[in-house]
Amino acid sequence: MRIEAAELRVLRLPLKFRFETSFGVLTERTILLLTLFSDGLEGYAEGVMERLPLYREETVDSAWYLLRDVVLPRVVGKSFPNPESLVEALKPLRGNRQALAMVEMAFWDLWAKGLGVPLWQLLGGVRTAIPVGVSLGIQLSLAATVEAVERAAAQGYKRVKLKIKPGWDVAVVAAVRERFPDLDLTVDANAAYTLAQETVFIALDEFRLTYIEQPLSYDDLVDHAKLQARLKTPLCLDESILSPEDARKALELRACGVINIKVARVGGHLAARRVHDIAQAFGAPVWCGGMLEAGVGRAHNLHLSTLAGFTLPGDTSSASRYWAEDIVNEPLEAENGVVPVPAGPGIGVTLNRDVVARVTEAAVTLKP
Ligand code: OSB
Ligand code: MG
Repeated sequence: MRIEAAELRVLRLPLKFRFETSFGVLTERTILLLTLFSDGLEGYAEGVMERLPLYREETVDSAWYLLRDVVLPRVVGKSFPNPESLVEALKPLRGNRQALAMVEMAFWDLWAKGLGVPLWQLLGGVRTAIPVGVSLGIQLSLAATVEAVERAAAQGYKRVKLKIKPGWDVAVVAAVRERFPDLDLTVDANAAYTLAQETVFIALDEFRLTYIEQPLSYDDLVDHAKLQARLKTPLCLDESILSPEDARKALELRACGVINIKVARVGGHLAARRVHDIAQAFGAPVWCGGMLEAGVGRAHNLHLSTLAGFTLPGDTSSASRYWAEDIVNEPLEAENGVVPVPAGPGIGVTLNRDVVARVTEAAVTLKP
């Protein structure tokens, strides 16, 4: 399949809610949207990087530069028989997995459309609907948190994840657990603590959390292994896992018992599937994380979540929770906490061209 051209856009979309994590507050997203063109078909991928390197190192600007000046010139005008060969061509480029993932993911969409099959079938998925939960940002009060959990539970979401940070942790979990004794409840610290604060986690260990996500440094495995040895609650790694090798090392070290797989964080669907396979070999459950994606990114997440080892509810809740209007035409909505995987070839969504045009801040087209 020959990549005839590529188009890269910068979109700006206002979020419907204020999303606070231990690393900052988001009220809108700046989203890179990549389209690859071949033979009348279009393949799409969405960037998950933020303006600032607060989650991991990549940013919108670093990805824009790298894609426009380095990565896309290496693939536009070239033919690739399959996604593996495309990944091979980009292998000399170190790091920057979120940027590289966009090219791989858009190519998967294009390739699946060329074959006329949904992406999940090519990935080897086993289900057509995905159980999901919500990720609740840090709220302005305990009462507001309990109310937000109440709403999510009433809507049928299968799990609630609370963002925590130093000073906003044990009391909020205690309040929510007291009100919802049977809820599938988790916390995500986004790397805000060190081992010196282990008493927080010893306390959280008593609340029957399904897992504790990324308590310690964004690039750490060793201290997570030390913390895990002191807890009965499994740790779940997010930021620390950038590759299948990281997953193997984390599981060998017993740094976690669960992995949050984000396709862009590990460099694309092939790497995400390998992380999934390694976790399965260790008997570790995985789930599909989210990065506040719009419709293109959410569709990719849903297709990945069809793999057998994704046994815990993911973060791909209804698109309408996030956006007044989405960039795709298809509604990606949960019903009783379950989102159908978009049917149709590739990722199964089409761009809402009016919305995309309206929210575009910059665009560049690359031709051979
Ligand atoms: O740590 O999972 C995270 C959003 C941005 C950056 C990091 C994270 C998140 C979320 C949101 O938790 C998940 C979602 O609703 O898409
Ligand atoms: Mg996380």
